[in-house]
Amino acid sequence: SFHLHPCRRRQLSSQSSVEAPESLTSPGVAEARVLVINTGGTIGMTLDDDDVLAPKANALVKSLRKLPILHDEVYAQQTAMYEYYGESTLVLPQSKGNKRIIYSILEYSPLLDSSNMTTDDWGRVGKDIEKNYENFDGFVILHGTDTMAYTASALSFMCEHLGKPIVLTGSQVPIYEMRNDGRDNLLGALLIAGQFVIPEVCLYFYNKLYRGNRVTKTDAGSFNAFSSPNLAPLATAEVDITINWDTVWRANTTSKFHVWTELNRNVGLLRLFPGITASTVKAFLQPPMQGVVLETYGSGNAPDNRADLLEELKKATDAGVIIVNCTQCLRGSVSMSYATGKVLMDAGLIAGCDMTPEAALSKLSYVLAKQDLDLDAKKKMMSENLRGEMAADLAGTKLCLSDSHFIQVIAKSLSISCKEELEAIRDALTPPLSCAAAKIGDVEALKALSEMGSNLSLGDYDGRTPLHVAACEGHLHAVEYLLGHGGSLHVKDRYGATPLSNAVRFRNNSLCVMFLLVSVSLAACGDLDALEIWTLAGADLNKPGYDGQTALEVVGLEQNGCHTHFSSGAKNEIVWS
Ligand code: ASN
Repeated sequence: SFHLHPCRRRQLSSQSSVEAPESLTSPGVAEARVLVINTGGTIGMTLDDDDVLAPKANALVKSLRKLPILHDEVYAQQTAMYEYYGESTLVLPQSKGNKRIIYSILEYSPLLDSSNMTTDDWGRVGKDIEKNYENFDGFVILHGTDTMAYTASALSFMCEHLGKPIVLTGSQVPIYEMRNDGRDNLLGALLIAGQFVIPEVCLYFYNKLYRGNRVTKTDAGSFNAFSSPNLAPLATAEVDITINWDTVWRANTTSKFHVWTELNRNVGLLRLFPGITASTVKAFLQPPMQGVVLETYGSGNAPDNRADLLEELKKATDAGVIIVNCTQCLRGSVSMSYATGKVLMDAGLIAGCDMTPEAALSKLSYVLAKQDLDLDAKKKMMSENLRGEMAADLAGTKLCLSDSHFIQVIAKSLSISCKEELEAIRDALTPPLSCAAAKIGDVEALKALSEMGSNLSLGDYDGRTPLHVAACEGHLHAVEYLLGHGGSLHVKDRYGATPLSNAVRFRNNSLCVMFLLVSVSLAACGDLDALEIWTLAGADLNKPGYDGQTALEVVGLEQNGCHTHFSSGAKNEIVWS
């Protein structure tokens, strides 16, 4: 059943949305939960009998427990944490704003050097995230650095309709050594995954958070191992953790999170070099090859005086092989500015814009596995920006800040002219304006703010977003609009309340609650899904609510056996694979 230990009842009060969170009356502690999936990598390696580094099983949890910056044993004991979350769970010391990040470690066996990772391992990680998605606020994947950029790229495509952060990290030196980068990387990744709703697959390394499908490993001998040449970091962890919200990918869908684990393995990377023979290219493009990333020179160029080579490429694209043109340069994009670039387009190649080869390859794997799509639809998908992996259409005419008459009038009266100050005003004004619009359900005002370039997922001083407000007030259309424009159901305000828990608690408009439920695609839910929704809303399913009924009774499921069926999930236990 769903009893909380008396100690934890207080700590978790902010999650039981059917009652006023205790933290509203007395300052409580807001807890966030992060699932750490340990796949291996240097971070958990030790020297083996041959004096070379290899992963060491069952050692990480024990050693983290002895590190005060990564675990607070007193808090764990006081709150009977192990009883509820199990022995593989740890808790960070209290962070700013009375927050606690509780993290559970799921260790794979065997642990892998990332050179041994395959597409099956990506699928396993994806499935474990999907299984545990509702029970955690964020996910950290411990991974070797060698192929981390490939895994991050692949997961970014596999995770469809992602609404929570997934942060890959690892280290260059094992966490067991005196000087190492593993502790800082793990701590930073946990703080980000537990405190911010960045709905992306990211990679955190050496004080920077990157979009996962934009990185490449560029240094084997430095703590600063990764670069994101074509996209600025999503966040930097200096004195403060600063999130670059304008860059963060915003959810534009309300569909249910799903992990697509089927991947096509008949893909490859081919790097052009002066003098490459047509027979090499021909051999590479033979069946069963279905998708190739051709790494070309500069801005997407290849010899235009090599008919033999171009003919092999053309034969392959005519036969249905998708070939994506990516540059060998670390930075920049492919373009059609040279005759030597145009010949490749004529041979049927698709422009890979500024995608990294890692991103292009895993995107091919993902797209080619969509069996219900025909070849043209797959090609179209390859040339579209699916997860922020390539620069958006530059011809796009998104209204920018300087186009906003409203902000300009304000700026003028304050004698402000430079872009940074304008942006600062916009960011300061966005939460009060959008929350005010949400309060009266003014969708037109929300649209106008969004067109000004305002980020509608920003919260006010209390961390309350326009979606929290619209959900409380029961404004269905505003809720609907905000959910499609960056609003997140999972973001917590200062007191731990989410828009979903608000909608349930202030059920003055049941339609609004209904919409929220539908919006997470549980419209056609079976009984189990209905229960999941209630736990998602933070309900303690055994606790009587405002009307004296327990949550189980409210959803009318107590009679039909779901009670016992669902109990293991709702007890906040991790569903191990
Ligand atoms: N060989 C290691 C790996 O990728 C490298 C590392 O993690 N620093 O697993």
